[in-house]
Amino acid sequence: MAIQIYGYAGSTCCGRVLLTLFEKNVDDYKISHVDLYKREHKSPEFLKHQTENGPIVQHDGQRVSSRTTMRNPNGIGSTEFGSAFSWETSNSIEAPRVIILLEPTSLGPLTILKPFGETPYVIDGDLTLFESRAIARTYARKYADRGTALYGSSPQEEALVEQWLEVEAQHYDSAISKIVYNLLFYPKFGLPCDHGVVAEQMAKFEAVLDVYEKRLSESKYLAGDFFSLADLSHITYTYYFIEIAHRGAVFDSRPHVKAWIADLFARPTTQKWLKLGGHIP
Ligand SMILES: N[C@@H](CCC(=O)N[C@@H](CS)C(=O)NCC(=O)O)C(=O)O
Repeated sequence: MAIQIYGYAGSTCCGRVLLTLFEKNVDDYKISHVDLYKREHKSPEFLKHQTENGPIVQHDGQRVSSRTTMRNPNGIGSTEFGSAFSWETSNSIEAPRVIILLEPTSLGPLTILKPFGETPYVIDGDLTLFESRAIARTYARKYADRGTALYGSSPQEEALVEQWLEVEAQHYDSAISKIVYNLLFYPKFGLPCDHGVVAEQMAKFEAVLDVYEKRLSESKYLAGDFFSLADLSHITYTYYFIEIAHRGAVFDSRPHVKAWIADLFARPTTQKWLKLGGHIP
């Protein structure tokens, strides 16, 4: 059965999933386009598919959410919720990933952390999965014996791939995604770019790049002298940052990072993604 991918092929997170499948020579997939600019990913229909494994919350008579993790703003901890709450999703871009429960509970007002109506998610047989890095890891492991060895060839290499995947998610993405959102996506949603945030995150990003420059002067790729899932995970946001937001000058004083990026962009799989996403004709 084909892997069903819900998202926009050219987006940064959907791209991460597609690049993984391409590296693994998996072509049994279908993409169901979700139009982010029409906010289709905030529709009850979309949310329903992200949340099918647990107690159900009704909203206007529709099943819209189920088992998830909630955080009490007062820091009491996580819990699960039952079926009795009324709630609303926030379509506000300032808080696009937060859903507030309206009913008072024993824990007070609660914030649901996930799922938040983001793309992509996949349906693969009985499995429904969101979070692009989790999806990428899943297929890198499931298809370990074909295509590119995205976790290297030893437990030590796999450990380093995991480490650099975390660096990407916790440090690199943390800065670059805020810059790209402000410069590119918010204006497309009709919202202002916060130049203060851009400046603040650029400073953080440069500090991250200094770490990368040192690392990449020691090995060709992040986890060693082999291309891995950790490198792959950087490609899509970096493409938007350089080629669409035109912020590539920041790499000029970091030759090892610059060469690494050129290598990543030249991969046939990156070129395939750019064609599929409509970035290049
Ligand atoms: N951590 C999530 C982030 C998902 C995410 O931010 N997806 C973007 C597309 S790349 C999205 O749906 N943005 C629309 C929004 O947040 O409203 C993942 O890696 O899957």
